[in-house]
Amino acid sequence: MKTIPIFIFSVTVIIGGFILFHSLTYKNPASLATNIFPTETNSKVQVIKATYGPPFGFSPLDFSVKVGIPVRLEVLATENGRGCMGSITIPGLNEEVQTFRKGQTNIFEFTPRSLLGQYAITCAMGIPHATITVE
Ligand SMILES: [Cu+2]
Repeated sequence: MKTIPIFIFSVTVIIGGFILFHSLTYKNPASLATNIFPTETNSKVQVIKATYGPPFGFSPLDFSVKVGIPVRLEVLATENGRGCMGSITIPGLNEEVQTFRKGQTNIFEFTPRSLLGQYAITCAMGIPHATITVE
């Protein structure tokens, strides 16, 4: 009869740990809105360059792009990925999930079609790591 309390305790610890881990790695986009980097633009493609790896994760954290012009996001991994630092996708813009290998550049291409505002760059689990603003 002791197995039920032990089971409940174990589940609580596991879920609590998961929530804590994500609260530590989650960055509130609203608190980072002051640091919007302009995007390098020629008439054909907007190139965004970023790095991803410890200790700061995504750098820079905010990008702005123009609607209707193709975007090429180049993300250089400074370390092998793991956990929430291990995968990347851009829901609503390019939903391919890519993983990180040290020294490798991940490339995402997409064309923002509507002025829906902000898109999060997330890990595969959907935790936001950076923001793309469509203007
Ligand atoms: Cu995650």
